Amino acid sequence: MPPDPNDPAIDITVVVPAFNEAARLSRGFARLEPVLGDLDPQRTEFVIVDDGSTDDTAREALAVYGALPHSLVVRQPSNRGKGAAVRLGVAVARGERILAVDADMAIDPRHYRAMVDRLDGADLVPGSRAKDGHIRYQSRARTGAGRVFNRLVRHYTGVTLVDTQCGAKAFRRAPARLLGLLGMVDGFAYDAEFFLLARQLGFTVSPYPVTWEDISGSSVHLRSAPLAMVTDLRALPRTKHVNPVVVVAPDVDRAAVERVARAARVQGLVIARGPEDALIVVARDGAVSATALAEGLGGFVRTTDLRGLVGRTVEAV
Ligand SMILES: Nc1nc2c(ncn2[C@@H]2O[C@H](COP(=O)(O)OP(=O)(O)O)[C@@H](O)[C@H]2O)c(=O)[nH]1
Ligand SMILES: [Mg+2]
Repeated sequence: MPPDPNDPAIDITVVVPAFNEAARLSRGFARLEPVLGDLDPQRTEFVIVDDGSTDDTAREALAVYGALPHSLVVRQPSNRGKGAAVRLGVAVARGERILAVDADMAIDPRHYRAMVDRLDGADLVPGSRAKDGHIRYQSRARTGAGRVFNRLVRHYTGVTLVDTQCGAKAFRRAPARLLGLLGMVDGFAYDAEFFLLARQLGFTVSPYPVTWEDISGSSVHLRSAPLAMVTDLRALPRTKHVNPVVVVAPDVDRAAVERVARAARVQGLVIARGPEDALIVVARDGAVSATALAEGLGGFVRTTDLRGLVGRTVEAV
């Protein structure tokens, strides 16, 4: 039987994007294992998102994480990038609190519990590897590339975080869902877009200082990745984040939305409530499911940009 999507037993979802990680998954898990108890495995699910790996990543992910009480390996049919993978994990997450971490567990997993706990006071808790304002990798080229990238993030988005690219981030599920539904950057620059949208929507961000190890075998190729990341960054100021929404009564019952969503086979929705109405936000290409939801809930479909979402309280369905 498929797990109940609203299983209250799950508190935390750990999302692990993994692309051609067959060799590093077990090394990463070895770093995590000693502190698994901090996360209470009975109440934590692991979602490993493989998109189009050409090695044995999916099988290895099952071998490494499959013995835990709650784990799921999701496969995208073809490679789209880290951002798309994290968003897919966020869309299926059952826990109210989400940790997105790299497969190599480069950020010391001993920090994970504290990062999740800090979500009591913030919507987004990104790890920060910065020391004296700088992040130092083993390779000087990578350190330099990171610095340039951070400057460009500031320039194109106004986001002032020093470490937008940290390999461990905690999110409350509902804001993360909304960011995931709105976000368009599929590659490594997805985080910069998340923080830009978070600021525009008024979500709170509270970085957590972490220690880390620069684990070899990075999936970031210094020849191809920077250009793609900069192209994505430069597009951000001109990007129009517009999504279909279903307009319903402000006090629409969440259980009713869940029922109709399940019947329409849609996952990963957000209810954004305001004083006049509630908007059920669907994915950008989700107009067909929006129509089904509108029919089931007696609402109507329109689109909205960010301004229509600011100041609303959000719930994940
Ligand atoms: N699913 C998926 N994961 C990716 C993709 N690109 C990178 N990742 C994952 O994102 C994480 C990036 O970490 P890593 O490669 O160590 O990069 P670094 O530590 O920043 O150099 C790893 O878990 C990768 O497997 C991708 O295209 N798809
Ligand atoms: Mg790494």
